[in-house]
Amino acid sequence: MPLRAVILYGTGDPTANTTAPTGALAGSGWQYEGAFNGLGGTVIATNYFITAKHIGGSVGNIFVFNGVNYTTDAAFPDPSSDLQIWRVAGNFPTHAPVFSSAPGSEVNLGLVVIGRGRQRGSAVTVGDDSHLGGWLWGSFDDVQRWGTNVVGSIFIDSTYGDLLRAPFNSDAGPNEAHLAPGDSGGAVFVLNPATNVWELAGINLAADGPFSASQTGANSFDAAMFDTTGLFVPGAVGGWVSAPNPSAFYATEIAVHRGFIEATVMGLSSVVSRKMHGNTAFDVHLPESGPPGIECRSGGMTNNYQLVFTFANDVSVTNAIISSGAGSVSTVAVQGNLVTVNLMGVMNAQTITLTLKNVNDGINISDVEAKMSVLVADTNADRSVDSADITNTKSQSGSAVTESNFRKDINADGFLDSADISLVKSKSGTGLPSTSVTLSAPVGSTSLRTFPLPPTKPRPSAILPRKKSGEQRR
Ligand SMILES: [Ca+2]
Ligand SMILES: [Ca+2]
Ligand SMILES: [Ca+2]
Repeated sequence: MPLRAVILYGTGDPTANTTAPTGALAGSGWQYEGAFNGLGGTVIATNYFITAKHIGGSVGNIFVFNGVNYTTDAAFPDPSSDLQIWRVAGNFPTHAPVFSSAPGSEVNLGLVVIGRGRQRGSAVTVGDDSHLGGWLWGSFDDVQRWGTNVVGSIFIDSTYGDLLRAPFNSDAGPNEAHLAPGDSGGAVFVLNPATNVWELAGINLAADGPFSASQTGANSFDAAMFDTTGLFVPGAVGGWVSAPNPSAFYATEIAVHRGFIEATVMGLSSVVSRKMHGNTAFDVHLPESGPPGIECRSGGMTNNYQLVFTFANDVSVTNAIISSGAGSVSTVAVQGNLVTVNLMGVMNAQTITLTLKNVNDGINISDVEAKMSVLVADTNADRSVDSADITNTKSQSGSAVTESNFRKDINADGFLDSADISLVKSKSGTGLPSTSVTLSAPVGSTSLRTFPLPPTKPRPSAILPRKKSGEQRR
């Protein structure tokens, strides 16, 4: 009998939930899921799918979708998360909508999770009365299975960034799901109340654990635990700490990486904030992954800026909007593979998101966003204007404006002089708002168990050798 993936609270039956969910869960993402080297991947555009970076893979590997083989021809790892996007030769007949509301709004939404990992293994008992607390990770699997859960919180991990955390509860019904190795790369879909559409919200990454009944970590084991009474897990800073109860799985949050996803799918080469310094243009690069780029040059009396998008292919765009932050779009010009957007009223000491609507390159259609933080006179891009910026600006006074010092020409007039020094002094003490967010993170003191996976296709129905304690811990 084939073994099935995703560990369910209600049953160890290997045939459960191995076909598309129905009823209230119909159309909840199963139809967008394929297999990549025996693991999960989700179609997100005409010729792109997304999965987890830590599962590896090589260009030329096959992605199987609806029984059709697609050969990968390019990989796009996200430098700031565990996401990886692959391009394929050929066109998919359908693709998943990406979560379209703000990061953090997934919390408390019901989810459907899809994986290809291990089945439910032997029972684990806990507590003085040896009651059932969960199940060991069972045998490896290569068959797709779904389960449900709820996004309990956003967990911010120092390595993997913002993650959806889904606790494995004993009172949440028979389809309540936990994950195990082999489920990595599979999808989390949520029903977004803003659109009433099931949207891709996460990519499976990790689980709590391993567990030990001893604070020394002796005889540790991996398991899906809905009750961790008396168990310990590795702490984030070493040692063993009381396990979060219940344990949970983690998926990389899609919403915070929309920019990277859209830029990749649409072949965006770069976005810059461009200003003329006299007769010469200089560009502040606005990266699509990681913290937004910081524009430090003054926008003048009406706070004008110009963003230039460069795509690999010629595109069309319906319009551009400021989707967050203070500012407005004055003009949009599309010329071949270049989209130039002029902005006005872009206030200082804030971050804006500019969204190009319905970018179309003839193959894929998607919105594309760019984020720009504006902090006039932050010449060293450290999010505050202080004596370091004043010293910087003074040190270049009288020099010609070049690629290496243009940030000190704060008024962008083509000269580095006393006017820039006066400007930086007048802005001293300003800064960008803190990016640190305080959210409920019940396991903030523990480390994550990233699913250990071979980069090549796992042998179905085989048990991976147990890793030595600590080998997979950070
Ligand atoms: Ca739950
Ligand atoms: Ca600074
Ligand atoms: Ca100047």
